[in-house]
Amino acid sequence: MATIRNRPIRNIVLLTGAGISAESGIGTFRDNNGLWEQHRVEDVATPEAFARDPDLVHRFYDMRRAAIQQALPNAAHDALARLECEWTKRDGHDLLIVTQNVDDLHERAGVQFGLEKTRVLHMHGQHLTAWCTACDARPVWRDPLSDRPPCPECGVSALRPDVVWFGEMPYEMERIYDALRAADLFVSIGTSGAVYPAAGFVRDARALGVATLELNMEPSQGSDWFDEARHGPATQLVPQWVE
Ligand code: BV8
Repeated sequence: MATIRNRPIRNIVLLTGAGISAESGIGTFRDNNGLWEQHRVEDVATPEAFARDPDLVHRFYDMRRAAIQQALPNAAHDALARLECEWTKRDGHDLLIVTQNVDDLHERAGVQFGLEKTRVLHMHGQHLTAWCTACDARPVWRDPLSDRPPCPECGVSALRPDVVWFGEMPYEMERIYDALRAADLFVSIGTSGAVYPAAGFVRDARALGVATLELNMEPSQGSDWFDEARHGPATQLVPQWVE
């Protein structure tokens, strides 16, 4: 029986950020000091930026969608898929992966969408879907949106990236807080702890008496809140922790 602080571990909530996909070749938000084409990411990933300059924002996301389609899962994604398979076989054990990433590398590594519950909650959306602001459809989309294609549902050229921008409400917040309330362990992997509400999960977990572990290349902005923090590349830290 796995234990932490002499308490059996049954329910684990795992938060992942851009750092878990960095070794798959997908740039993180704080790479290049958080700049893209000399724009601060926080200034591009907003509804206001999209209203002001949709071509600029489409270019940003078309570039990232192309990078995702070139990327492959790495040893960290694979280790979490193994963990999810092994862990959820045990009676009364659960693992929930909450990701801030909009890539699909967890799924491509084999993390299953369990019949009764989603094993990966995408709190910031997924690049491989678009969102029609005219009819609210969310078609799977792999081509550039900067070509202003018509929505396959309503025919209006009103598609935007299906991602949660700054100032927009992340998805699945209630399910995430429910999972934290039932958790014995909260693990944060590859995130800088710079963006809320995800950056606050470690404090929520501590307030609930949940044990906390950080696996990251370097101390995050929330490192001091973790019971334990291990620093290094995710492709080394995550398989070591899973094994
Ligand atoms: C909201 C999706 C209201 C789009 C993203 C002042 C104080 C507190 C909060 C705020 C504030 N002012 C504004 C806010 C709110 C704001 C916010 O937090 N702003 C920050 C800048 C202060 N948050 C919001 O607007 C959120 N919405 O608050 O709604 C609300 C909320 C609740 C209830 C009611 C109303 C929405 C935020 C989501 C924005 N969308 N992405 C897209 O993909 O383009 S944000 C984006 O950046 C990510 O999704 C993620 O959330 C965030 C941080 O990214 P990380 O994943 O951490 O990546 P980063 O590059 O920062 O760090 C990578 C880490 O990996 C580093 O530490 C690095 O060392 C490490 N690493 C690198 N390589 C490796 C590695 N680790 C291991 N191995 C490696 N190889």
